[in-house]
Amino acid sequence: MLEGCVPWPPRTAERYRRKGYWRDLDLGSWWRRRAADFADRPALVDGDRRWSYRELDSWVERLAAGVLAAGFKAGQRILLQLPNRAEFVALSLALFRVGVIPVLALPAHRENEIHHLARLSGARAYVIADTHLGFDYRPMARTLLEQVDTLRSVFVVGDAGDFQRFASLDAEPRPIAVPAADDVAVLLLSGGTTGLPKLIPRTHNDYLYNARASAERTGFRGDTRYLAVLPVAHNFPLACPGLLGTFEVGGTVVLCPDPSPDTAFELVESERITVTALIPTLVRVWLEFAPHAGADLSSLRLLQVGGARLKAEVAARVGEVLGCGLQQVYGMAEGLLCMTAPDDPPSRILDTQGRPLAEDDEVRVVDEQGRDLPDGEVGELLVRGPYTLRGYYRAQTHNRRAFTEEGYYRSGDRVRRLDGGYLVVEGRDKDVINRGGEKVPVEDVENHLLSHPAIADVALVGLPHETLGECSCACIIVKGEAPRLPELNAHLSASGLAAYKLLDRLEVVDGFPLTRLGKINRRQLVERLVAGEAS
Ligand code: OOB
Repeated sequence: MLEGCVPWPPRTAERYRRKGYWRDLDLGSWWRRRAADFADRPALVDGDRRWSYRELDSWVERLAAGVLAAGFKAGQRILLQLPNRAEFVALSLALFRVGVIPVLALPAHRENEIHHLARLSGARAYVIADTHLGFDYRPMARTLLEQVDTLRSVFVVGDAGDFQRFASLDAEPRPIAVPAADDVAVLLLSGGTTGLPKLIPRTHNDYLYNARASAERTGFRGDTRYLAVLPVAHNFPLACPGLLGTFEVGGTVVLCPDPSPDTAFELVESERITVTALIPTLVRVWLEFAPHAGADLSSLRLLQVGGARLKAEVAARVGEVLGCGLQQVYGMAEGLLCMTAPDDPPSRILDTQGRPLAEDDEVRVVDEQGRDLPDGEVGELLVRGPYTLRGYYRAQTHNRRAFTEEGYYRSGDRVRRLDGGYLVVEGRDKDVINRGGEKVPVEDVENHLLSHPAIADVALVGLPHETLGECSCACIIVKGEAPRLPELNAHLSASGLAAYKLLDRLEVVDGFPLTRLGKINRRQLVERLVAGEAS
């Protein structure tokens, strides 16, 4: 396995193979089989560009040969930061073929995150679009190339300027050595930890199970037409069941260039979309726009919702307004996936976040001392299983805290288990703000705020918010004149932070409430803010 990763213990791995979770097939060979099985069916739509499985496969083969011709070798990492474009799909499949490992950054990430990811992964290349939603990625690539030693080249979809053109990754197909199925296929980003994103190694074996089992639970079939609305670099639209789950059954993936309801509704109608996945914030927007949009959404059979808690009253309106079924998804890039099934009783679909995919997902709900709690009680969710990581990439010290000695991942989520293994997510212990599904790491933002000359101390907390679920509020103790919100956000932007990490609210305080151990009592701070008394 790639150095810096923690493998499953051999006996556990043996069990996962014996029970058929792991089939010792790499994602590249899997794709080739699917391409052969479904050759003439439509595989991918991006604007007015369309590919059958056969056509997409020829592109993937040429790209894979091009990646090798450019000198990349199995086991090396390439940082990908692409929006929902066909190039993302073709390149990911090509990299799976040759065993070069894509590191999947989100289009919203900026210098702060990108530099960290490039360094941590030791990326050899950086692949971007020229511009997306008004942002030009090329200047960022320029400084990255200057500052990160391992980085050799930048490939650009669109106008490449001095960089290499994405289209230059092209060569006559040739025989390619197949990567080991128990090795790392992709490095996903964690949303769940306090500081800068950690990297999550997902193996060919475990990620294929993830896609296959979630396609089964969700009822994907050959006539599935999946609309990728969320950024495809995220685990949810990529493999839960998402793109990979759609290809597993011979369905069609349609890429949505931006998540606005205008764009998405038009595609639902024109492409006869049957299923898509959203975060709760977008569900609200869809529910608000659908009745006035005039678009024909009747092809939609199922809406998957996950990433943050979906309020029961919003859940209840999905069927009525959009005329489709609902599936709740509680997942994490680290692995574990819980989903309701289309034929579950309505109470389960409306009020729970589903149940784990695998019989061998060992889910424990524990109290603060790590003791198992009975069903119905709220505690922290710990998990290990056939598609849950055993350690973050190159993170030995952090891994000691994030995993128990027996290899359980400490999710930091507070959950309650019901009959039949259904889970309800009640809250969170970790220092992350879940801003409508986008995870804001508290410590990262606080560190950048502390570098502002007028800030003596800071606590970033999440406050309840009508549409986002949670919004971010910085409570600051100032030295001298208090800065204003726009000034602080400009400061954060200038230090290269992704836009979703900017502050929604600012409060100047005289001091922080403390816990008995002398740490900032964030819970109390939130209570005070909600009650309207800051300090
Ligand atoms: C998904 O993955 P990540 O890695 O961005 O974030 C994981 C965290 C979870 O630990 C939990 O705190 C929160 O997001 N979360 C939910 C939730 N789904 C995720 N909290 C409440 N209710 C839910 N339904 O967010 C993700 C990965 C795969 C599929 C779906 C979502």
